[in-house]
Parts: sequence; structure tokens; C-alpha cells
Amino acid sequence: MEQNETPQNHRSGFVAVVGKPNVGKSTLINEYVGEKITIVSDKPQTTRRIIRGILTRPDAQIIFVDTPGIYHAGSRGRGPQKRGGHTPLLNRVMVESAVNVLDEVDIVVFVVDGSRPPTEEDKHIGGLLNDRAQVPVLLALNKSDLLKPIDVQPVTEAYWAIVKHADWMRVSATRRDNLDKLLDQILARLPEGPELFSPEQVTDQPLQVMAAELIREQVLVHTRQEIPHSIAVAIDEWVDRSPTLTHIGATIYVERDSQKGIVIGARGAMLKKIGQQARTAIEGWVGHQVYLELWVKVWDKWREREASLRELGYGGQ
Ligand SMILES: Nc1nc2c(ncn2[C@@H]2O[C@H](COP(=O)(O)OP(=O)(O)OP(=O)(O)O)[C@@H](O)[C@H]2O)c(=O)[nH]1
Ligand SMILES: [Mg+2]
Repeated sequence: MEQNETPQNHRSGFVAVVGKPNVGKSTLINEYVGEKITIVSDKPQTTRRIIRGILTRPDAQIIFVDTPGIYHAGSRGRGPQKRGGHTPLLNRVMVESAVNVLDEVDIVVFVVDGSRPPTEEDKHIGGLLNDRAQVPVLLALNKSDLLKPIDVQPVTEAYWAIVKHADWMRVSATRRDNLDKLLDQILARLPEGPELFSPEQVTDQPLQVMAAELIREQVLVHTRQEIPHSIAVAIDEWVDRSPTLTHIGATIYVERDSQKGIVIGARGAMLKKIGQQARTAIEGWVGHQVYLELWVKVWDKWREREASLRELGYGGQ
């Protein structure tokens, strides 16, 4: 904010970005913030915790709140069924944290895969938003680059029917189509207020958490089936050896020996690839050279134990 600018001219607030898994919530936030502050992959349930991404402009500061994908089964606590590979406790923790955010924000952006008709999960989230009529909702029909012309009208109307009173915008986060227009709609609903974070800050995540996420992202990118859901990453060591070199030791936890073999790969080839790409990404964040040492360990049923989830930082804000 300019020194002479009065708070009356300035807007600020929290904008929750919610939706079912894999619709492009994190991609959208990264585009607005202008940096990759939250990891993205083509696997559902990539985001596991609440992450704030901050966009500071002369006239406004928007704090985007990234959330884990919300889906019906977890949020209704329906029995022990597995969904998307997650076991119930981690599912529940993730979905609950996303739903709780709805009550703490100024605006909600409901992101859907606008290239396909809504599913039960979208309808469930629509219901949660309709129950909170006091919060303005913007419907972002994402992935419009994949929308076939013949589907435009029926698909759009089907989503309108889900969220009553919401204004909407067809966007493509990856192609940046209409992101400015959606941002204008957000700004128009943002309350007046001062800057809440320093203008240089782009996320509330500590560097070490960011580093662990960047390692997890590389495991997600390079593995398939059950592995992405079975892994967690912890930073064990972080030593600044000099102003231009940081030594980081991290452990990738898996749930079974067979998964350990997959993550390590033949003669360590997979782990080497994960390590090299994660190191480059972390160097981009810390702004200097990083020496990254990775370990792979089995932590039996970590997703099903409250203590493990707490230790790994899942479930909190
Ligand atoms: N074609 C297309 N793909 C997109 C678009 N936006 C996101 N994606 C892709 O969709 C996939 C999921 O993106 P994410 O941003 O991780 O989705 P998310 O909603 O945060 O997913 P979770 O964290 O798992 O809930 C990635 O492969 C993105 O590249 C878009 O506008 N068009
Ligand atoms: Mg995400």
C-alpha cells in the first residue's frame, strides 16, 4: 500500500478455492499468485492441507486459500470405503479441513471441471455452499479449453442449477483464459481492509514445508496407482552450510516394502530422478544451491493413525 493511501481505498480478504479433487484449484491459485506456491499433479487429492497464496496489488491484497478436494463419501463419513486410494482417517481430515474453511472466508470460488457435466461430488459441494448463503460464491467453470462446443449450454446450465445465486465465469487456468475477469469479480466482492501480509510474501508456508511439498510433487509426477496416496515427506535436516549452499535431508515415507522398491527404482534410478527434479525446484525457492539427500522408509499405516498425521502436519491450519 502507498504511504498516503487511506485504508478506505484498499481492499483485502480471504478467498477460499474449493471443489472436488483434480479440477484445477491449485493451478488457478498459482496463476494468480504468479509463483508455484502449491503443488499440482494429474492425480486426484494432490493438495492435502490448507495453503494460503497471497496476491498483493496497489489497491488490494487477496489471500487465496487452497483446500484439499472435497468429496461426498469423506464428508459424510460413510463407513470404511476407500476413495481415491486414501484411507478413511486421512480422507476425513482432509475433507473436514476444506469444509471448515468455508466458514472463515470472505468469498468462495467454487472450481468445477467445466468440460464435463457435474457429478454427485459437485452437487454435494453445491449443497454445502447453498447452506452458507451469507458467503458470496463465484462459480469457476474451469478447463474450458477441453469443453466441446456442443456441451457448452447443457454443461453450463447443469452447473448453474447446483449453486443458487452464484455468479459464474468460464475459465481455463492452464491457458489463463478469463482469469482477469474472474479476478475482477473477486475484487468487486472483497471487503475494504488493510494489507494483512507483507507485500513480498506469496505464501504462509514455511520454507521447509514448501521443500517437503516439492519433493512430494516429484513423487506424484513419477509414480502411479497407489503410490501417490501412500507417500508422505518429512524434512529431517536443514543446514545452511554457507550463504549459498543449504544441505537438506528428507525422508519419503511409504506404507509397504513393495512401494519402497518402486520409489527407489532399479539401481536407485527413480529416486535419483525424483531427487534431481526436486532439488532444482527447491533451489528456485531458496535462491541458491541445495544439496538434497533423500531416504525412503516404510511407516506402516501412517494414514490411519492420528499421531502420524499430526507428526506430518496434516489436519491443522
Ligand atoms: N486442460 C486443462 N487442464 C487443467 C486446467 N487447470 C488445471 N488442469 C490440470 O488438472 C490437473 C489437476 O490440477 P490441480 O491444480 O492439481 O487440481 P486440484 O483441484 O488442485 O486437485 P486436488 O489438489 O487433487 O484437489 C493438472 O494436471 C492440471 O494441469 C485447465 O484449465 N485446463
Ligand atoms: Mg490442489
